[in-house]
Amino acid sequence: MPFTIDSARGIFPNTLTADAVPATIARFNQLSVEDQLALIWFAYLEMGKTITVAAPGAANMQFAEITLEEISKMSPQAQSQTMCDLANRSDTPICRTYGSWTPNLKLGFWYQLGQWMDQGLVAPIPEGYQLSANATAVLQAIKNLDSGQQITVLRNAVVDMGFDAKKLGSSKRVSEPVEPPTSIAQRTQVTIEGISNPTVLSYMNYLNANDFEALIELFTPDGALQPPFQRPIVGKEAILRFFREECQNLKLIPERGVSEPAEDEYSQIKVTGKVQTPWFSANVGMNIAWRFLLNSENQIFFVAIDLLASPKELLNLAR
Ligand code: 45D
Repeated sequence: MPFTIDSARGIFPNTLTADAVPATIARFNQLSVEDQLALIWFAYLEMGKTITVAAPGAANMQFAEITLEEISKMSPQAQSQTMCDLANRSDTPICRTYGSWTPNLKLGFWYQLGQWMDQGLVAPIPEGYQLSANATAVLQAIKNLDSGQQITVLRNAVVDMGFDAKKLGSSKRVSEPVEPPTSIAQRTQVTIEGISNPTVLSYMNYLNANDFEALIELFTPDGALQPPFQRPIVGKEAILRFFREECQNLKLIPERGVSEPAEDEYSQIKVTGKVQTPWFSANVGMNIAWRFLLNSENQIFFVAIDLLASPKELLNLAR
């Protein structure tokens, strides 16, 4: 029986993913918006003691500038209201604009607001704000996560805010400019213990070089890519768009893997290692598994990227 994307999702079923992340997000979503905003503020302050987030480049923020400026000119009450609206996913002009942004623009927007709140230029979380008992418990749960899981919770919280992008129609999506790929002379090559498959090695090397045009040619026309905690993105066009919008300047540091034949002359390959996001660079190494399903021509029919439950999982290559 040939593979479907649904059946492909089940390869290497022993892979333990960081279920604490969606569980924490679900608890977070139950809180009042005031608690949500204050909780993120406290979590962000707490994180800032150990890891620093990198400022986004000015060129990348140009599309958020008008909205940020608009907010900076508001009264403190209106500023607080705008932040509550975003957390509430209300239907307002700013929430619609925000909803059209890619994740990096949303993160950069909050990065700037956070700076301004810190400097007193935008209404801060009220001094002495008391979190509810539930919010305190969620904050504690976040503190107990490893740093890779913490930043994923924060990212997901930010991405979910604003007016629902699905209701906007996909044509209006606003993203950062795409930079040219790294020059050939400056590219690095990964090595993966136990893996010599050229497609898998090229996948890592092309992604590290931001060479999305070459990267997408590794996929079958009906292939799929499943990011952590998301549904698969299906088809070359959609995957290429995802690479351009969300995958610039990642650093993939695969460590080891296992390769074995599957039905219909497919092969399944699991690789584990670290990934760094440009937001935190070497400050945070996320523990990641890639689960590839390649067809007989060594093209990628499916790849899942999982955030792992613990560093121990980096050694789990069991089928
Ligand atoms: O509400 O192979 C305030 C793929 C308070 C591609 C605030 C991948 C109020 C294929 C503090 C102001 C991409 C899938 C808010 C690999 C308030 C592939 C601000 C994986 C919100 C490997 C909060 C890539 C702020 C991965 C500023 C796994 C929060 C990438 C900022 C993971 C949070 C990237 C930031 C992650 C979080 C990035 C900057 C998890 C960034 C997280």
